[in-house]
Amino acid sequence: MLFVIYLLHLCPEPSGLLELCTGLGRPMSRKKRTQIQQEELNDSNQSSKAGEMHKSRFLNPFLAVLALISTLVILTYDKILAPIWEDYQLRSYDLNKYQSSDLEAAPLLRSRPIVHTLDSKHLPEHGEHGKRSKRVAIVGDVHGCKDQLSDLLRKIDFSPKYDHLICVGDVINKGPDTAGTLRLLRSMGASSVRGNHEQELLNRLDEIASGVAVNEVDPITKLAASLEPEDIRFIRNFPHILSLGHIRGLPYANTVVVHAGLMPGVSLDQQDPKLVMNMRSIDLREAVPKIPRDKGVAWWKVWNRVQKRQKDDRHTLVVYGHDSKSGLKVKPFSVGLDSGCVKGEKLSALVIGSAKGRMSQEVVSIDCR
Ligand SMILES: [Mn+2]
Repeated sequence: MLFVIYLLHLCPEPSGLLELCTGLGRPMSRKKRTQIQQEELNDSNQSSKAGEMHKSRFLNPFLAVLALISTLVILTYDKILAPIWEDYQLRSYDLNKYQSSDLEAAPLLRSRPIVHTLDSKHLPEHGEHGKRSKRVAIVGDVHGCKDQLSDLLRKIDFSPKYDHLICVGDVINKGPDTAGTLRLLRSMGASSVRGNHEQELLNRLDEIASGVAVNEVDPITKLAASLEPEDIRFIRNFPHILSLGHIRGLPYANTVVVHAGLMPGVSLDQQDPKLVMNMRSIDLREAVPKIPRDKGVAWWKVWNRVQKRQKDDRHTLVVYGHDSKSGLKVKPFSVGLDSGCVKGEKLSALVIGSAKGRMSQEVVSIDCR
């Protein structure tokens, strides 16, 4: 459709399009072309005026209608047909397909993820007998932006004595102060899951230790050389999945923190660690998680749809990061917290704690400019 509009633009008047179309594949003889050009020259004064009038009377309205129709077609597809198709695919999505598929289709089942359960002493609690209530703050991708992390903690009045901090991974690299960020996290006894950047750092350290030649100017290599042994021990201890279990007062059986995403219908210990740190979408036909965002439906859309199908007492909330392009994404059963702090956008936290006698969740953000 757009191509037709483009062709119309190319032709000075509508008859030109006809000529262009009928002339395709039939080259005009030189004699005939010269004759036509001569005739056109003779008629130029009359025809230019008439042509312009003709053009303005016919071409512009014609183009406008054509542009309108194509816009409507595109909008109808984008806003109506594509969502209906996606909805149909989500509705008919078979949860058992991934588990029953062979290793070729689900390559990541070859390795098992590290799953930790948060010590119950860190779980949010109502404050009793005048004591301050305990909260959990889950923070999006920090990427070495230590000052912004400090600002965010100040904004939520975070107290390491009562509150527990959890990072969704990608705490390190890209930003100005990875070492300072790690020191701050350790000083507060914070937890974090492993992001793709932490995994890359650990892989690089293993390569260096085994004597493999590495790229010396790569930022991850430089970072690996600059960190203290305690920092590295701290990072090595990051699990792929951190399960908080049921938080009293919240409507979920479990709250889980991962860096990128989870495959619905697959138990935590059967998830693929690489995908947990990198996945963005799910190919619904093959029921396979994918790393590129354009290779299927966003994983959290599938996750939310599947949760809605389940009984109330089996719901799981997933808190994740990794997707700064989509930004803050708050859905009933998933909260995406990477709001692009290292790109100068925002740093966000999901704060779970008691407010006015009720356990609640709130997203708090600060500007990272
Ligand atoms: Mn990431």
